[in-house]
Amino acid sequence: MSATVLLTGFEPFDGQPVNASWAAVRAVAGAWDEAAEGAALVTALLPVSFTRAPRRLAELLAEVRPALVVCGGEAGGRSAVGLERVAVNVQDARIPDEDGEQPVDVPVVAGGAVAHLSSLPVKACLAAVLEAGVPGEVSNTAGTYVCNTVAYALADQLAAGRVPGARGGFVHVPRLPEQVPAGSASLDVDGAAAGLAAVVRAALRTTRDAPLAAGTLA
Ligand code: PCA
Repeated sequence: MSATVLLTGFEPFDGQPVNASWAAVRAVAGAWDEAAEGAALVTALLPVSFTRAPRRLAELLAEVRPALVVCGGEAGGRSAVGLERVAVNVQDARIPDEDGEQPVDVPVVAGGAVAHLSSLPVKACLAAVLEAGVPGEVSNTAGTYVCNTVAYALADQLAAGRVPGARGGFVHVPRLPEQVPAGSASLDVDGAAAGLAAVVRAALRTTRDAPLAAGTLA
């Protein structure tokens, strides 16, 4: 039996009609050939909700028992696919979520670790994104909104051994060109999908991350 990959995207939020992450996840799934890739792909749509998104993710981990989890979200203002290196144990919402909740300085997991590093091989994934001709970067913050909450909840569940041996992490994609003013940072759906697919493939084949410098000074 081949490994199963769980790939998630988010519903639209902040008054936007679409979420680039879900558009990209759907495109990856549409082109996925399980036999050729050597892994089954299960996709899921997460609500932009501080309460419901981590709950849904926990259900999915229990149901799907994936070997690899890649959660995608949209990051306005970015122009590259971002491998999130770290998730922090805080929720600080600039705008209410889709349930009208706006937590300020509340932990994702009460009493949990301050932060969790991604268990994706982020450097190998970055190299694969760039090789696919897609702009990519290692990001050192997933923000403090619902994406960071999902990134933290995922890492916390995996660190607790909910799915033994599973690895995973969070990837932000830019907004779609049609969702931003002309000339603003964006990436089309084909680029975002190629980036996400490259991340999944690189993570499946990499057990030890590549020693590639991709840090920042500030
Ligand atoms: N982006 C938001 C939440 C959902 C999404 O796609 C974020 O970065 O937190």
